[in-house]
Amino acid sequence: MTSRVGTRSHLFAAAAAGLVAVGAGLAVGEIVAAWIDTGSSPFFAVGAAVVDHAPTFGREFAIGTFGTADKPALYIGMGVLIALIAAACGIAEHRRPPIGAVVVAVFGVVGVLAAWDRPDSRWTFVLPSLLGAAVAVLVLRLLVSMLPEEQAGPDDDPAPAGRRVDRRFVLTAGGIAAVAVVVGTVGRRMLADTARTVADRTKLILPSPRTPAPPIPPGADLDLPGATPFVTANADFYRIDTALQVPNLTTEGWSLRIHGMVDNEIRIGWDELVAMPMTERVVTLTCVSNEVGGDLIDNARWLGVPMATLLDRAGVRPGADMLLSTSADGWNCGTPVSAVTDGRDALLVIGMNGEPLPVEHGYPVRQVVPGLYGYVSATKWVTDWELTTFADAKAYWTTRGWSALGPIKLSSRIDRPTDSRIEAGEVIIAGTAWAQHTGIAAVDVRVDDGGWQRAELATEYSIDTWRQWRFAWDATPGEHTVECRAIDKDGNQQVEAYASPIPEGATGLDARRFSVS
Ligand SMILES: Nc1nc2c(c(=O)[nH]1)N[C@H]1C(S)=C(S)[C@@H](COP(=O)(O)O)O[C@H]1N2
Ligand SMILES: [Mo]
Repeated sequence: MTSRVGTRSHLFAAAAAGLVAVGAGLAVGEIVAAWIDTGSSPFFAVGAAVVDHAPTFGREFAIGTFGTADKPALYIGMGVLIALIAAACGIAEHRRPPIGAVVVAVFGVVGVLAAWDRPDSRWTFVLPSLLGAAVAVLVLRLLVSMLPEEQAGPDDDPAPAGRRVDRRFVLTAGGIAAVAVVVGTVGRRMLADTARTVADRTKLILPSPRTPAPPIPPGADLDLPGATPFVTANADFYRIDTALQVPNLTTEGWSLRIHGMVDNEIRIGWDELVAMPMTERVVTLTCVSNEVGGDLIDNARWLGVPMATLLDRAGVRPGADMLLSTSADGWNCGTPVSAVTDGRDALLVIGMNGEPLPVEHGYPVRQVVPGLYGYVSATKWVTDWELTTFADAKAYWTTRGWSALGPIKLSSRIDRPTDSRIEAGEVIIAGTAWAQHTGIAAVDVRVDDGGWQRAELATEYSIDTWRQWRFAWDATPGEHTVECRAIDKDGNQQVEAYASPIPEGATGLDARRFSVS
């Protein structure tokens, strides 16, 4: 072995020392956090801080944060970044002590600040990062001290035995790594302990509605292969939230505090809520970050208590125009009080398609307000209502550049055929259109530069739900573009000019290209 190889193996060993040290620190952070709170885990807190603060940096990132596929991407990205920094710290500590240890300590401080910044933070939230950083620094110093000094020697000199990475180092590093994996896995398991919530949800029996949803007429679902079903199954319902760790609540532990500009501050517990008369409604939910043609829209049968009933109990003071609702994990949104009290079916929801709310969709209680995008109305895991004003308060997404009011924009989408290569002859184009709380009056279809032609509409269920449409097209061989546009019951036509989702929802027409042969 030449000394160059020896030096290189020192570098690998130093990088490994960094990885093991930071891994051990994170593992300790997880296990300590398991005793305190999910939000105090260094990994979770830093991830959540990235989610909360990144969107202000740029529009694209903001849209990404709204997206669904972002969480695994964030975890993987953070993991790779942490590993690179950890390896660099090991090498730095080996070459120029104590630079590596200082950098590790600085990241510990970042963890402390991120945990401190969590909405439900207490002083104990700083402990996981503090203890984790202390362990990381100690392990780093220990392992690096076991490495031979780095010396430059003539190229052809064999590395003296004393300068080789020895067994003692390998055994110590391996042993610490093994313990860290076990501790970290146990900690993660404890943090993600959904068992109590799942058990609570499984044994829950929903009350029956005093006011059931009208039955769905057979003609509301065109039931065409490839077309989106009228009611979305819970497992297929789109999911959007900032929660890196879904809040694990139970009905027993749940309550809703109503305060601010009210006559009586009240707190409603689960038993009190389910004793109230229940209303069941079918309502189509939409995300403001849905691009034209996108799938961040779905339809379900919701069971809940009219939100207005609860506002009546508290007594809204004159002048309060915003209902600022907050979730158990600190996300919030501002809904116009008028949208809750104008008679539409704004519900404090406990059931979805005949089941208790799925955990990811807000168990045990969420809001659904017809006609408003989710980011200004659909708070999941809701536990707090403050009556305030749009002049005084801003909510999670409105502080990040999104519009304060979020009425859903009239839009439509082509769903079938799903394949872009089709055979010539009659093709049934079908899709859906929505204008929640106004209703769809018509849908037009255009092929290439031909004129707009009326599509056939499915039976209307209600103005709060999407409406399917179909159009028989005599497809001729070649490349064709099919577009659709909707017209609402107020006579408005879908806006054709493209607008991006930020700040108040996308506009433009869904266009699909087909190769006909
Ligand atoms: N607690 C909490 N509630 C939330 C959000 C969130 O990030 N946190 N996102 C909102 C947004 S932007 C949308 S579009 C809807 C989506 O509800 P779903 O995931 O049940 O489809 O939830 C809303 N409620
Ligand atoms: Mo959303």
